[in-house]
Amino acid sequence: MFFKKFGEKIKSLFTGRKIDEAFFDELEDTLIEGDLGARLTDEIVTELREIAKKEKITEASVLQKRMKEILSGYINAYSEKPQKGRLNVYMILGVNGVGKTTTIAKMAKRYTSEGYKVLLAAGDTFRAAAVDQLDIHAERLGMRIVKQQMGSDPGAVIYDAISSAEAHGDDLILADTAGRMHNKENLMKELQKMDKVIRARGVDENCYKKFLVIDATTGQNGVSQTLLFNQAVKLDGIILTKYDSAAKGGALIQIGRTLGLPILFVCVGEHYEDIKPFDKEEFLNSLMGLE
Ligand SMILES: Nc1nc2c(ncn2[C@@H]2O[C@H](COP(=O)(O)OP(=O)(O)OP(=O)(O)O)[C@@H](O)[C@H]2O)c(=O)[nH]1
Ligand SMILES: [Mg+2]
Repeated sequence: MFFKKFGEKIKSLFTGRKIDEAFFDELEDTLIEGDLGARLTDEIVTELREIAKKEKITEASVLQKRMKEILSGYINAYSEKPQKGRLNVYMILGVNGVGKTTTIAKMAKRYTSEGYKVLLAAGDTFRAAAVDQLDIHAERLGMRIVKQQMGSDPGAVIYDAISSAEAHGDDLILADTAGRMHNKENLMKELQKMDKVIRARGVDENCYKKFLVIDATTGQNGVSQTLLFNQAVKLDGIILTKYDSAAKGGALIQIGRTLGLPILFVCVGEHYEDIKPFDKEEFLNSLMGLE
């Protein structure tokens, strides 16, 4: 799986060896390779050095669990559910190609099976095929969708979607958004406009959430993407995609550490079923080679 290779590296690094300078150097290199970033790597290694010194630990294997404990403090699962009987709006954000539209379809199926009345909103009006793509999913899944022509105002799409959801008594709008526009500033402005419309329509603050989709194969870039989107519209959580094809993903730990954002789902393939709630224990065990 995703972290297997990295986990194996960590495991062999911590197995059957005494703690010395070379060990910490190697650990540092491994963490940087694993996308944990220089600053966080330094923080973790410094803490482990202190623990080893203070507790007179000499075996690296003892530190493996301690490192898991440190990382455990940095990330969390997003465990809130949409509130039934109220209108929830989940805006799904992310740069182009990360898997927003596919993930929306997966989420729609999942939430529907949990008894929610779901409505899709085709808020990516920038790319020619985007509306059609979501439309195809809606048809396959038998979901309702609110859409407009390509090039129309995504703020108007979400406005219509809210009216439609209210009229039908839907519980949850899953709003697709553009991943690319003429430039980054345009995209952020467009997203802020959608955000404003949703607030102006009086959707309860506790029922309105913004999730950023991060592609596990993009490594460190995931951190800068998160900072960028979080600055434009305050994020509530992260969805990780392509966990099936990525080799490493310490970026999630960095995102957790710097922004405290919890993780909602992990996606592991292109089928509707390839989505699961983030499981912190499983994730950390595989990251740390502790399975
Ligand atoms: N292997 C794998 N592929 C995925 C996963 N999620 C999405 N994909 C694929 O990634 C590609 C892009 O997915 P989209 O859902 O179109 O991504 P998007 O973010 O909506 O892209 P834009 O609309 O262009 O911004 C598609 O080929 C998907 O099938 C996943 O979890 N695993
Ligand atoms: Mg899309």
